[in-house]
Amino acid sequence: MARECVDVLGPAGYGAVQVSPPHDSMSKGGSVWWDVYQPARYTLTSKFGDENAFKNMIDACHGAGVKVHVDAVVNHMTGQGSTSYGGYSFSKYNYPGLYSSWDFRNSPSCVIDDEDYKKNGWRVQNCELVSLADLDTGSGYVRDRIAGWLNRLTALGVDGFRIDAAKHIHPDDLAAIKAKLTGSPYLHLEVIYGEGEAVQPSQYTGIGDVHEFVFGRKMKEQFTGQIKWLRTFGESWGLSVPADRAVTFVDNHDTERKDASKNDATLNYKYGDTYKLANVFMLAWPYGTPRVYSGFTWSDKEAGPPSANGGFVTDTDCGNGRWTCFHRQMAGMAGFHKAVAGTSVADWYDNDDNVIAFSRGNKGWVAINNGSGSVTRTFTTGLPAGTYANVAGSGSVTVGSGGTASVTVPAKSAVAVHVGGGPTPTPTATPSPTVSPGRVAASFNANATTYWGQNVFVVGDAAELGSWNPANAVALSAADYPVWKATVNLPAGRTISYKYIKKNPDGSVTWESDPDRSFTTPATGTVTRTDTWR
Ligand code: LM2
Ligand code: CA
Repeated sequence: MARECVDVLGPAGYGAVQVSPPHDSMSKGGSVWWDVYQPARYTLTSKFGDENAFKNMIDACHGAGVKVHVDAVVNHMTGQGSTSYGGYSFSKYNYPGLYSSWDFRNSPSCVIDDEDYKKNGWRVQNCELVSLADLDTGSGYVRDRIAGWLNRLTALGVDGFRIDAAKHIHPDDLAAIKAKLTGSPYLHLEVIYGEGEAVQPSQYTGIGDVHEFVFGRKMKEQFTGQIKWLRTFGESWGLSVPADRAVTFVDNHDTERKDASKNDATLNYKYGDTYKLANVFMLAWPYGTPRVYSGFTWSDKEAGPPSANGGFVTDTDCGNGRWTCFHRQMAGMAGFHKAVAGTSVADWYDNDDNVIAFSRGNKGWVAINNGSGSVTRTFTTGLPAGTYANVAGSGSVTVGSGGTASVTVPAKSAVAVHVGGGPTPTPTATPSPTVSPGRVAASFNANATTYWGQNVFVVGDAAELGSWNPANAVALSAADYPVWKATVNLPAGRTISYKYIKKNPDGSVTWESDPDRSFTTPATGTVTRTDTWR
């Protein structure tokens, strides 16, 4: 996460990153992902690392301008197991030094039944969620322990909390815990909407923002149907949280695993371009605070993330296919979302089927083709004349003086442009650069095999290399294929990190595997990097 904040999230303009529950949890030794939702004690000795690593991550993210949110599991403790990742021993109603039997609603204990959701709000908040020991959040002692844990995280620099299972905590209890928090962390609450249920999102909007679960269900409906209907998308669609209090998402770690036949199932990364387009829409359309989900690939829905012995999660590698790294695919759209903030939708277009386009004031314009054929037409973009990079894919759009542009939107792809998103570099070799003082000419020669339609670019931490933003990466020429070449003027005497990327015909980006490449430019003269794609 630390590296990703610096390399990708910060440069892309993501505002914050929500990390998995960092507390010490019950351990299933890496066999499942969900053991982290069973807290054992409030320390940072988890399957993701330790307190030092956690603090370093926060500092790195803050340095890159990215806030850090923690998934806070405070409704319950465990329902099974006896040892934690940090080597601590506990039992379901006994956590030495922290909680014992009387801190739980277990005399007698009850387990939430499916029918409780409609009939009995008391049971939803006081019985056990999937048999997880339910904390007595009405108790002053328990409230102090929970607030103490959150305040320790705040002291380490955490900026916000996703409150797990908030629906199972009475709003008065949550408000009392909130009153004990130091600073003013951003709270977003997981209150899953269900029609006709006793506990409703509206009971929580006075405490924090609330997760909008209807959003993902609607995105699945529309993007597996016809997206022309999205023209009127908003509260009138039966959304459960008003726009100014909603956190929206196409999927999360729970919904991505639901059986497709269930009505609470959502799209997930396995839907490929359809999933991508739904996320483009989320980041382009004004409704709530959008959250992009990025996880690991799976076929067994119980499986845990890539880990080493004992289940300790290994560093994320975006090149090995085991992580979706979907946030990278949405990096350009994160910048779009930021650039169009505060503007409203105009210039709507649809083809009465699966192609839509709209502008966001005079700041951005997007076209989404969820159909099976390419579309070329002249669109009204609402933008000032100029050439803009397609931040949802590759290529660029040239807007004429009347605000119109002739654009081709290939099947199952999107074109999104915004003010401040510069033109993409032309994919031809740049002539020998004239070197100005304090700068040196750096030649990049990358041996990379590609298929027809793929192009190779170099991207890195220097502004000249696009500041890690694939949309601003430098194109390499294929004239000497399989060696792709470009020469770039870089600041002299500076350590430069970089990687090669391939831009695919569908607009997606394939990154080289880790680690980043790096070298130091000489004080004067030229330098050549001879590399092989990895
Ligand atoms: C959440 N939100 O309210 C999380 O987003 C969700 O991922 C959590 O469930 C849940 N609440 C509790 O924090 C996951 C997972 C469950 C799993 C729990 C606890 O979806 O399947 O339950 O974490 O680890 C597992 C077993 C279940 C068993 C329970 C207690 O699957 O069969 O219940 O542990 O031992 C008898
Ligand atoms: Ca509860």
